Amino acid sequence: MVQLSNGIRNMNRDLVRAITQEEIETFREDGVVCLRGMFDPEWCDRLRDAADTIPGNYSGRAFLWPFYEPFRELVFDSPAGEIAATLMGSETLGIMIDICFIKDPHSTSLTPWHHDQPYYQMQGKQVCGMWIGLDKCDASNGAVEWIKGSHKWDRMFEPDPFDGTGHFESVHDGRERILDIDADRDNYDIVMFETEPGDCIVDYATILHAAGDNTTDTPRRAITYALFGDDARFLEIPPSRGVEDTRELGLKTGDRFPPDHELAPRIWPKRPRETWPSPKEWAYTEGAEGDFVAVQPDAVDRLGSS
Ligand SMILES: O=C(O)CCC(=O)C(=O)O
Repeated sequence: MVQLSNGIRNMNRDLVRAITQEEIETFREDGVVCLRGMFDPEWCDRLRDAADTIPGNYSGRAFLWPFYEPFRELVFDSPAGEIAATLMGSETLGIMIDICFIKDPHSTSLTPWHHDQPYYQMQGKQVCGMWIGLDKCDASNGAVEWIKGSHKWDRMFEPDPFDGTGHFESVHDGRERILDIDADRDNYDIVMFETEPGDCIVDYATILHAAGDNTTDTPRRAITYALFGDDARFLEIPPSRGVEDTRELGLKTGDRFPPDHELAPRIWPKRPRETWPSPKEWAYTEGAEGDFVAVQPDAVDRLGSS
C-alpha cells in the first residue's frame, strides 16, 4: 500500500474522470449504470483488508462507517458522493447506510429478486444505491443482475429474506409479493455487469435486482450504499425487514434530513474531517438471524417489542 511521507494514503479522493452525459442518461433510462475504475486499487486493498476483520454473515455487516476508518474515509472522502449526486442531478447527497456484502467461497448465499426501496427510511426521486466491487465479479461468484427499466414500474414489492427460505409471512400495506422473475426471464430485460475491483454500479432504489451463489474458491466482497439527494424525505417503514429497524433517526415522515444528522449525514459536498459525525454509544450485537448489526443501546429492547 502506498503511503505518502505525511502518513496520508494516496487513494483517489476525487473523480478520476468526469461522469458523461451518456452515463447520466443510461442511469435515468435503464435505472442502473456501471462506471469502470472509479475507485483505485489502493481503496480496494484497504477495504478488503478491513472487510475481512468484520464479524457477520452475508448481509450482516452493516453501518460500518462510524466504526471502521477505511469505510469512514470511503464515505466522506472518496468520489462516491459526487458520482451519485451527479447521476441523480442533486446538489447534495446523504448516506442512509453502508453494507459490506461478502459471498464466501462456495457459499449458496443467493440474493433473491428485490428492490431496495422497501428497506429504506426515505422516499423521493433522488434515492439510489451504489455497489462498489472489491473483487473481480461475474456470474461464477455472484454478480448482480438488474431488470432494466423496472425502476419505472411504479410497483412496490415486499422483500424476501436473504437466506433463500422463501417469503416473509406478511405483505405490508401498499406492497405486493415479488414476482417469480426466474420463471419468466425472457420477459424481462435483464443485464449483468462483469466487474473489476474499483468499478461501481449505481442504481435507483426502485430497480429490481438479484445475485447468484459464489461457486469459486475465493470470497466475493462488495460494498453497497443507500444514498439520498435533495428531494428525499424521511419515511416511516414497517418494522422487521432490515437493519434499519435498529436505528432511531428522530425524524417523522416528510421531514428533510438535516445535513449534520448523526446517523444519516450529508457526504456531498465534502465536509472537513472534523465535522464527520461520530455516532456514540453504539455496539455490535448479534441480530435476529445471526447477523452482527450495529445498534443503538436501546434498539434490542425496541426490536424485542416490535
Ligand atoms: O452484492 C450483493 O450480494 C447484493 C447486492 C444488493 O442486493 C444490493 O446492493 O442491494
